[in-house]
Formats: sequence, C-alpha cells, structure tokens
Amino acid sequence: MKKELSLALNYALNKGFQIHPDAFKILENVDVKKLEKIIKEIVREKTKQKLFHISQDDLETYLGIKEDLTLQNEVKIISEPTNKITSGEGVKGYNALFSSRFNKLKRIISDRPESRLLKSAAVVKSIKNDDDVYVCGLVSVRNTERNITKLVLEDPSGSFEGIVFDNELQKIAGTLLIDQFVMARIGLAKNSGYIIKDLILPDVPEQAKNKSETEAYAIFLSDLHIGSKYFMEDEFTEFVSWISSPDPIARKIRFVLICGDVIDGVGIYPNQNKELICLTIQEQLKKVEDLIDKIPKNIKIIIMPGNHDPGRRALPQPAIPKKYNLGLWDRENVMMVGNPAVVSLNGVRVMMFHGQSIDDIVKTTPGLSYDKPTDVMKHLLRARHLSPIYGSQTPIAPEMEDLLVIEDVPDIFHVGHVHRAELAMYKGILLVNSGSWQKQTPFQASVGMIPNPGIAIIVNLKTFQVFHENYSSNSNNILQS
Ligand code: D5M
Ligand code: FE
Ligand code: ZN
Repeated sequence: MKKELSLALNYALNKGFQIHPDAFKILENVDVKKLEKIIKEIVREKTKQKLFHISQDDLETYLGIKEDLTLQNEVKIISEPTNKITSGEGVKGYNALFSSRFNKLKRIISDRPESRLLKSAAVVKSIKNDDDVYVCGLVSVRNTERNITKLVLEDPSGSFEGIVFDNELQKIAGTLLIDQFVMARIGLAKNSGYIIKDLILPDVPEQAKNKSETEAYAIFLSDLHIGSKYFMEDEFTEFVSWISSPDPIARKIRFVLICGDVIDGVGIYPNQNKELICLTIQEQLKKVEDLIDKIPKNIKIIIMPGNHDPGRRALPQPAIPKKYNLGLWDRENVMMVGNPAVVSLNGVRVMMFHGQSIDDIVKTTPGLSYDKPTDVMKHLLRARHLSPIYGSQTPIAPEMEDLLVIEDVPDIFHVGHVHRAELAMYKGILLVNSGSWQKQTPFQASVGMIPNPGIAIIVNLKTFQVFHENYSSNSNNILQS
C-alpha cells in the first residue's frame, strides 16, 4: 500500500470510521497528493451527520464521479466471419472467391453514372467506333516499360488488355494492386488495341457519420502481444487501472476494442520460445483474462484475432477458438469476433481489421510506408477491399464468398499490425491505427521498424473528439496524426 494511502486510512480509522472495500478501491486510484484533503473533508462532514462509515457512494459523490447510468453501452455485431467460413477446395474455391469479389465490387461501382456504359471484356473486343466505353475487372497484370503502362483486367467473360500513355494516369496505374478491382474508360488505339483514358476506383462516398446519442467513449487497442518478453506489462496494467480511476474521461468509457495480436502466440516465427515469458497459448490467454477482469463490467470488450493469435492464419480468421480459453467466451461483457469484423457501438459503425495486408501493399506500392499506416488504410478504402493482393505474404483462404470486400462504409476504420499508433480522416471516416503495447523487438530493430507503443486512443462516440493516454516513458514516443 502507498504511504499516503495508509496515512489517510489511519486518520479515518483513528476517528472511529469504517471504510467499505469498494471505497478503498476508489481511494487506491486517487491522486496521492489529494488523499489527505479528501479524507479529512469526508470525515468532518460525516462526523457532523454522526455516520461513521465511508462508502463508495460517499467518495463518488465527493469526487463527482458517480457512474453516469444514462451512458449507453450497446454493441451489435454487424458482420464477422466465424460462422461464415466455408473454404471451398482448390481451384474451384479460388474461382468462387474471385467471382464473388468481382460481383460485389461491380455492384458497388454501379452507383456511378459511368457504369451505364460498362461493357464486358468479351464484348469490348468487338467494338469498332471510338465512343467512350468502360470496362471493369480485377487487375491481373501491371507492367511499366519505356514510359508506357500495360494493364490487364479480368472479368467473368475474359480478359482485357489496355495501355496507359498519359503521365498522370500512369501514376494512378502505378498504385494499382494486383487483384484489385478497377473500372477503366477506354478508346481504340490508332494501330490496334486499346488506350486506357481514365481509371476509376470504387472508393467510398463522403458521408455523414452515425453518432452515439450519449457521450460514451471507446478505447482502441491492438497488438498487446501478451506472453512476449517485450509486452509492456507494467504500462498496460497501469493503463487498465486508469480505466477504473476517477478521471472524468475514464468514467465515460463503455467500450474497449482489441484489434488483434492479443497474445504473442506460439511457433509464429523461428526461435520465438526465446522471446516468450508464457510458453503456451493457454497460459498467454489466461493472462489476457486476468487483465480483462480488472476492467469494470459495464464496459463491453471486443476481442478480434491477428496473425499471432490461434484459430487459423489465413484471412478471414475465425474468433480465437473456445478450446484455448473458455473464460473469455463466457464473460458477459466480452465479445469474441473474427477478423475482419464490423460492430456497431451505440449506432457508430466500426470496421475492425488486423491489417496483415499492409505488409504486401507497402512492399509493392510507391509512396506507401510502414511509418504511415493510415495512408495504406486510405488505399484499402479506395479499393473497397481489405486485402486485394492474392498469393503474396498474406494468406487468403479460398472462401466461396469474398468476406474482405468493404461492403458497408464504416464511421471508424480500426487497424493494428504495424505497431504505429496514428490517426487520420478520410471522407468523413475516422482512421485509427491503434499501435501496440509491445516494445521494439530484435526483429523490428533489425529491419529498422520503430514502433510507438504504449498509447491508448480514446474516442467520444457522440462528438468524435479523440483523446489519448500515453504510457511510454520515451519522450519521442508520440501519437502520429
Ligand atoms: O508484426 C509487426 C510488424 O512487423 C508488421 O508490420 C509485420 C512486421 N513483421 C513481423 N515479422 C515479420 C517477418 N518475419 N517478416 C517481415 N515482416 C515482419 P506482427 O504481426 O506483430 O509480428
Ligand atoms: Fe502485432
Ligand atoms: Zn500482427
């Protein structure tokens, strides 16, 4: 017990007071400098009333932190893949996946006026006049040579090949990802073949945000890596106790979202054992449970897996299976969802995705980097897909339905994975990369990755005002925006 706390308690006990354990819990979280004054004033007040008992209610009234019961904490799971995962087999499965991707994205782009002039790849080949015509498909080839970019788009009728000459348009073509959906305005080339005159991405429309009616706050977290030697256990524990402190922001928190890499896992990378404190998945998840139990029960907690968590590696991922930890599944205030997931918090829609695809996108796209994950998130929103590139480092399962298409536009887009906390806005959508609670690992140091761990991002769901709590002792470790 802190010295100041035991002095304050002794003061009350010596005056013949009893202190309820719940009141004690509140005192433990009060700024020590204020303890003496608080206890003396309460003791004086209650002595006048001839009541020699200090309750939780007395302290909450004194501190002005009585729990606001009007704050809603309603969670609806809008979509999450756990029960939808059907994995088709082999080539047939992949055909189904890509045809689902094409159909969903074609439906999205059909909202645009140009789509009235859309022709299939097979029909386009028979067109002989030079009126504007559009074709759409998934990019299968993107090749730049001698200042000319060749693109091949695939649709269910076949493939279309076109050439981009215009310099500005080549820059856009250069950022297209393989297997990404795009619509092209095309014309006949002088000799033969087709010129691409414009490239149109599905993108998201600018739109008004859904807002919570009451001022409930949500905390955005990811990449805790519990079980790893580098998990910032002291800082995270301190942060978790802040959640039940008298701080006015903490008192309004009703949601905690964890965006993957909850634990460090086992056998995720070579020689991982040497960097683990807890050597089994069960032990690591038990630690998660213990930390979660310190969070007040009126706060709803949503837990989504990342590439370090058990279940399956390929996207979409199911929720962390019950067999590893029933406790988390059984908790009434905990919801286990798969990756990706869309949840509604008092009506505010949050799309959660761990962010595995960022690795592939950063490697192949000029202008994008690990330091600015929200730029990559904008790229995903423009493509209306969470993981366009197939067959690179990010494994994607052959689902019958492509569950990674961004069908509904969220109010908040929440991603983790790259261990850099950053905020941005895109067309009215709040972009949150919630960073990590793991110090730089030797691997990250070897590739020059500099995380900014120990930062919790907090959003007021009524006003969208953003706050953050920084638990890092390094003054260079700041939230990017
Ligand atoms: O990944 C944290 C970040 O580090 C993420 O951007 C990927 C990168 N990373 C991690 N391991 C590797 C390997 N083996 N190769 C390339 N990049 C890597 P996390 O998911 O927390 O491990
Ligand atoms: Fe991680
Ligand atoms: Zn990760």
